[in-house]
Amino acid sequence: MSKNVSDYLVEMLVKAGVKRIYAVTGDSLNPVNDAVRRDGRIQWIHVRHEEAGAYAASMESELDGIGCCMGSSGPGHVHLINGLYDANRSGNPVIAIASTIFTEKLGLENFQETRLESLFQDCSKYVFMANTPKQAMNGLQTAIQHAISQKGVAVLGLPGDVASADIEEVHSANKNFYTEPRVTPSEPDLKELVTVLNSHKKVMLYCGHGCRHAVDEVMELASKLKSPLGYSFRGKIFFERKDNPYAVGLNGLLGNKSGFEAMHKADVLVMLGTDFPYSEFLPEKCKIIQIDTKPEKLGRRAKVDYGYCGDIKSTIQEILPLVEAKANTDFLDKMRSMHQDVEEKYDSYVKETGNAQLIHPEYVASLIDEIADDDAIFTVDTGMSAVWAARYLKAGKNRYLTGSFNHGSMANAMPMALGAGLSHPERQVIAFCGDGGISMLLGDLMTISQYKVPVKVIIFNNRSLGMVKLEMRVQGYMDWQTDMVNPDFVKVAEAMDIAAWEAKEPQKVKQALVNAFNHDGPAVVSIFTDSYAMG
Ligand SMILES: Cc1ncc(C[n+]2csc(CCOP(=O)(O)OP(=O)(O)O)c2C)c(N)n1
Ligand SMILES: [Mg+2]
Repeated sequence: MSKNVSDYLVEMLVKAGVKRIYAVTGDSLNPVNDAVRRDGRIQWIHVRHEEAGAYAASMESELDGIGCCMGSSGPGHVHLINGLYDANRSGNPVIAIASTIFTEKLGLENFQETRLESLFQDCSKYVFMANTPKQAMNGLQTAIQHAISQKGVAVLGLPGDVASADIEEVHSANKNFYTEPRVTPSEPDLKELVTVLNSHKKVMLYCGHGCRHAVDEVMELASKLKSPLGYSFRGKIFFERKDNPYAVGLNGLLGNKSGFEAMHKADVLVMLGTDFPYSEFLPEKCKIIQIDTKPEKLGRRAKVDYGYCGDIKSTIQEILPLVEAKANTDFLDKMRSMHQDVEEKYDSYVKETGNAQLIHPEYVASLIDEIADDDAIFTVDTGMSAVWAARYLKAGKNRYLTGSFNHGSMANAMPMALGAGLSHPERQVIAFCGDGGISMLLGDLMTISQYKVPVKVIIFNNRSLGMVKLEMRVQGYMDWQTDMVNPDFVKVAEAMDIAAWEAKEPQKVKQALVNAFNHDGPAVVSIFTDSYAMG
């Protein structure tokens, strides 16, 4: 039997490591759907909203290196956009197939027509509209190659007639290559870097997501330099543990005094694998070193003096033997003691558990931290729940935490948990959701139910757009249009065949969480929190 473009497409996706496709089928996407079904190696996850599919694919990619989502003609693929922005900004390789109307109909403002290359331009590293079968195959090969090497989204526009066209030979390699080069600065750069570190007394390390695979190396460097170690929100889950003798916390919008001060009191700040966007929190007086695999990022956020291209693991491995061990711990001790004060302040919020319907969200977050698994995966919504996660979730042996940290979209936590739960059924997955956030993509709670994904969806039910409520007050506005009348989330979940618990009083929170965590399947917990909690 002859093969069509969709058959080859499935073949290439399988070879690239795609395990699942998140999509809503229809019209021009049906040939792909049919090929996936006949092939049988990829699971088709029928989401209710394509945006949720893009988030889930992005999460899968963040954990395992590749994700895939698809949308049908016009509105089907337009719905992918917000999730794709998020994936692209997070550096997650996601292949998005945007199927579209027949080639002969294009250019005439036909039903469901979009101009794909313009549409996806700003949320991808690569976008290509395939007008012939060979273009589709060659285009897919290079799309995947772009996504995995440039770390972002690649979109292939696929007209329905092209998707179902027979094809015999393909010119491209018909497979993809995961190159994992070891990147280090040049010899003179390494020499300079070591000289700067050796010739200053107070060095502070500031670690981002780029340190994910270099935790041991970073810790060794901190121990040699006796440096306080701070981190961005994306970096914290690798370093913020009670027994880390160098940790001084976060800096930035969700940060704290010790994270900020350590940076400002240092002689040298070393930014490791971070594109930390809050320039106003970065120091101006000390010397700044920045190391990143993407040299185009060097110097755009801070007054960097020394910028180097390198992956954090290899670069630190290169310099460790040459870095002189410092003996003086005064700076570290001072910053650690300040950090201790911050932690005590945070703990004091937890001891106050709140009142009926005004439960302190700090208490909820710290309870979750206490009872969650050591290798739990946390996803957090944009809103106040991100603040509670930033303050109270700590690293475990192998915990992971993510959210919409660069794009800053609401409603990301639940669909990200869907992707994490499907790709890592062996790990506990916990979503921190705002009530506004969960309402936005509520339909996809049903996807969690349909596929029985055992994720724990915690709703910080403060009956408001809490973060905006505070923001408006701080900005001197009346807080208006920020309150919400919510459905009974327990009933909603139960109607979806998901086990659910609620806590309206502080005393009920722990049991509700324990019940949900012990439940063998998806679970929702609605907790009536105080919308005026400020952290
Ligand atoms: C898609 C989207 N729309 C609007 C915003 C602006 N925004 C940021 S946080 C927020 C409120 C979130 O409310 P909720 O999910 O209930 O979380 P809470 O802050 O109450 O914990 C809004 C409207 C956004 N970031 N993303
Ligand atoms: Mg809310």
